[in-house]
Amino acid sequence: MLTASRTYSSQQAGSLLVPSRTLAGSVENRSAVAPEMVTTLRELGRIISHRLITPHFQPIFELSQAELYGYEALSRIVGPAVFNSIEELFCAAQGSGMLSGLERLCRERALTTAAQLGVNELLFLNVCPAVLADDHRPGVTAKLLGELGIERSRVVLELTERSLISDYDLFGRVVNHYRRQGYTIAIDDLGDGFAGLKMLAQIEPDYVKLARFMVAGIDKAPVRQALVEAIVTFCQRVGIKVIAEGIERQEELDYLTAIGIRYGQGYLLARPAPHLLERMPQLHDTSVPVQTWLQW
Ligand SMILES: [Ca+2]
Repeated sequence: MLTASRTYSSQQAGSLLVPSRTLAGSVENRSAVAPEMVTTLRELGRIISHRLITPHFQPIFELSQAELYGYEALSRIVGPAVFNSIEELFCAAQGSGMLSGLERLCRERALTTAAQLGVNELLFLNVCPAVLADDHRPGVTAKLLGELGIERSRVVLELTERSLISDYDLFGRVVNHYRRQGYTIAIDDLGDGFAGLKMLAQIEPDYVKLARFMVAGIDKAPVRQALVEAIVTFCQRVGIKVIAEGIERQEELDYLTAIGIRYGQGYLLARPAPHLLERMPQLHDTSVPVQTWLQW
């Protein structure tokens, strides 16, 4: 999406992140590669090349009216794999230089399936800032959206901090580039990242998503209540919509709506599914087993 003529290059995109030692680099020294690392890389390559990723969709609701607002696309690995979770898969991809390929695969699967299912609401996609800035394949997502008939204005890019961002000025320009193209921007997992407040101030997103960590048990956590209420006040003042993630108990929902949070998602409302769930269930206080649903 970022053309060569623009001010940011793939090399600059790489400079967004604090460099880390990669598995790919380690492979150059064969004698230093542990057998389990070879297995990990082989399995990672197999999943990407065979496209063994399937999307699930978790509804996001407007809470006061219990109305469907949008869907977040989440990814699952198809079939058995050495990775215990999709997050393990992404960690391996990030360390081996295959993150862009994996993330593009997840995005493509999510968009294609959303079009097949007839999603007409907002579609929230998880995007790593480094991949967002990567211009190796300019316009891939825009081209796919055009082919699928999905308007960019219906796509919300959820920026997840999986790596420490080192150049916020460059990051801000990259985000604004996508915003000018018509995409909407969300800060994901606020309260759970390296520098969520800095990102919030730098890019002035359309949405913030409160991390599950901030929401879990908030009805009984006075310190987090004070923090979340301050975030909500700030967001209301500057026109940012707040979405609470990971709502699992009626008491959490009651508290969040009482302080003015209008949007939410979580097991209490609807679990991720390969099909489209459109209605909030009749709510009741229930203990929902916690599973590791990840933000990719
Ligand atoms: Ca997310």
